[in-house]
Amino acid sequence: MLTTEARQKILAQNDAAAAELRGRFARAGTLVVDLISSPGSGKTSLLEATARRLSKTLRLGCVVGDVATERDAERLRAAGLPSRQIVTGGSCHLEARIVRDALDAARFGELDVLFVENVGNLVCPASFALGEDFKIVLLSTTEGDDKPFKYPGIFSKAAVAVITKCDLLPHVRFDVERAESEIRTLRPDVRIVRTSTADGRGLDAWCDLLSSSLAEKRAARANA
Ligand SMILES: Nc1nc2c(ncn2[C@@H]2O[C@H](COP(=O)(O)OP(=O)(O)OP(=O)(O)O)[C@@H](O)[C@H]2O)c(=O)[nH]1
Ligand SMILES: [Mg+2]
Repeated sequence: MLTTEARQKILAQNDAAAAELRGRFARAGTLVVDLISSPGSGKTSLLEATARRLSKTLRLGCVVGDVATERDAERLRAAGLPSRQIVTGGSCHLEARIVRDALDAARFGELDVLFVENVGNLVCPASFALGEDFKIVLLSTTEGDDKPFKYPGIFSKAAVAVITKCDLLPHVRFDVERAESEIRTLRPDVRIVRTSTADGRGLDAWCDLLSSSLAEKRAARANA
């Protein structure tokens, strides 16, 4: 268990590295989003579907963290999304310095959108900035509608929430209105999208959200 002082030092060092990354992404005009959820909520599946829809029109890249294996990067590359796996060897979250090193090694070239798929975990990744424009939290319909208030850190921090696996709603006990109400209580300005990669619902709205966020970032850069 880390002392409070040691934890604050780690977070301060991470914030400095994240600020450097944020500057780099601002100069490049790259939209960067950090996807966070518990294991198996559908992060990689959503990114596979996104790549199939957007990779012809946008330059996409991904760094993906996992405790072990390169499986997610292999899946994403097969879906047409250039991806670099970070194997954390046990760590439950990504840190800015590690993302920077992975990006340097990946040599993606210029990107419109960089996805960071964080390690499956609703707690630790919330505390670590990675230079992203915003964090995105995924909550699947198989996890229970009570999760937002149980994990308020990430649901307060994420500007976008994606309710995944909505095709399963008829089969699971998940009150989507209750989950969304808890999320809005924690973060009133949150944007919520309901998706399913099984039947495709919500994927147009999800891709529109990414495209409009990129356009907003580019417009702000042009006006700066
Ligand atoms: N029915 C249904 N299953 C889904 C959907 N999205 C993902 N799945 C399934 O859920 C499982 C986990 O999906 P992943 O995309 O690997 O989840 P993940 O969040 O990337 O998992 P980790 O990287 O291990 O944290 C897989 O078996 C997917 O096929 C969906 O929209 N509907
Ligand atoms: Mg994954």
